[in-house]
Amino acid sequence: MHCARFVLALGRRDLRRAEKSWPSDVWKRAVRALSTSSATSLQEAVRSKIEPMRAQVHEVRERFGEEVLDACTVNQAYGGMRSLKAMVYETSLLDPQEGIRFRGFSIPECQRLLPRAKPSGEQPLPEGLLWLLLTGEIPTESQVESVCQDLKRRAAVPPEVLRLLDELPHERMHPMTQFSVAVSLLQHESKMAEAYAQGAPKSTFWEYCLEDALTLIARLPAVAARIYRNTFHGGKHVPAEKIEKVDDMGMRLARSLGFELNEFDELMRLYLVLHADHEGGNVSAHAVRLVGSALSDPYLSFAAGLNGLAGPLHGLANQEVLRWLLQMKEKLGNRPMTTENLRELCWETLREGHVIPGFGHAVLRRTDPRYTAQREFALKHLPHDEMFQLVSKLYEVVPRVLEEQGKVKNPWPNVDQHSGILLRYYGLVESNFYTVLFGVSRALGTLSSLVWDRALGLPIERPKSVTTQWIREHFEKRSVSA
Ligand code: CMX
Repeated sequence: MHCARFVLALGRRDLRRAEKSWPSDVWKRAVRALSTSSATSLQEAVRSKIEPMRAQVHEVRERFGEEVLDACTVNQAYGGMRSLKAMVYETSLLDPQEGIRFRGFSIPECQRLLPRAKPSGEQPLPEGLLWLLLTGEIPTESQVESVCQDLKRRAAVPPEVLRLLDELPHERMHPMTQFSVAVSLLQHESKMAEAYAQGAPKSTFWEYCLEDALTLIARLPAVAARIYRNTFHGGKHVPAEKIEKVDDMGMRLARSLGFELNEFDELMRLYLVLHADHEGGNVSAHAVRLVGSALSDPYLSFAAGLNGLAGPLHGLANQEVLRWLLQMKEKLGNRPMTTENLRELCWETLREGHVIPGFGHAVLRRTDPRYTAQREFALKHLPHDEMFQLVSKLYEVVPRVLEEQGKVKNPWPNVDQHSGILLRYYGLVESNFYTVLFGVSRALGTLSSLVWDRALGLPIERPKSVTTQWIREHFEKRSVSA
């Protein structure tokens, strides 16, 4: 039965290929993840997982609740708590060498296993990833179709919110600020806030949280497009009739922005999948978790996440990379793109006291597989693009420069190094807007995780802080008594 469903999900030809080329553990994990997929709606599927997961957490806490998961050094307390294991986050896990796994599945595995758009889509549908993130199951095509239809039904943004967005000072206000404002403006429809005000029991919060998460995710493409068209196209919007019939989120985003090419639809699907989640400790995910832990509803929590994503060391690197690449091209002028010329320009950036955007990572210690997935897309669709060639050449140059500089723990490129040149190739040249796309995608992971925070009844976050004086006295006292 399980294998039969797997055959259906993959198609017979893919299955034969997979059997030959996949390590058996991947095969087994995939079959396991399909094994309980009988629900016809996402809500039903999540509901069926709640009690077993609550029981699992209860058992783990009973057995290991007093074990030490990690110890925190003074340097970690000053150093952004780097690598400190002090959170539980179910939807994804980041391995320093392998990169991200969504519910146990790597990016190439997700590309192989998740359903694609019909008739000839090449990239996974973001709706399929949403199912995987929320339930841990690889959905069937009909399950993904049910999510597509559900999100489509919820996609229209209330006209009063659109009117308020139209009134913002677009020329002076960064698109990420507009985005954060937009999400806060949508908050007045929160089912979670309403249920809380009416005294709903804590055990049911997850249902309202899921309801809000789905509505918010569904509306983000239209919100992003409104910001884009207001800021860069004089408020000339794509007519609603052109969007209403579009079935999936990636294509809806592409078409609402004003792009009509199938290849760009595919890029948006890939983009939405790649940026969705990166375990729990990154700034945007942690901000969503933290604010949500005060039982702020998903709109308020996600707006907080967006404000964190807008920082240049996090999501804003998406825009900074393209600017840096364009500056580099300008500085090169007529000189060829040789290793020596690029090296010199990279050193110039470092000497000016700036980071090289799109390189390095707080957790990863190898090339980001999200970079690799985008590179594969570029190799297929834009191999001769000048900017792609620049990015490819920098892969040979920057890690060596950063290693020579001797500070970075990871000299390899991250996701942000690649995304800008793909968007630019298809005509989305306004780099200020790029982090908004990142934000649309990040909703899939962070809001899925938030639903689980409420389902598992996680309490308000409140780590203990200490002062420098406290640290000094604590350790001085300890060394005297030793
Ligand atoms: N260029 C120059 N210097 C860099 C660098 C880079 N790309 N990456 C790290 N460094 C420097 C750090 O600034 C730090 O210097 P100081 O000791 O003088 O403060 C030193 O190397 C050690 O840093 P690290 O431990 O290797 O990296 P962190 O965990 O502190 O920071 C990150 C991680 C991503 C913020 C950093 O690598 C960076 O600034 N990269 C460029 C910006 C970027 O691409 N951000 C996007 C990351 C992905 C995402 O979240 O979207």
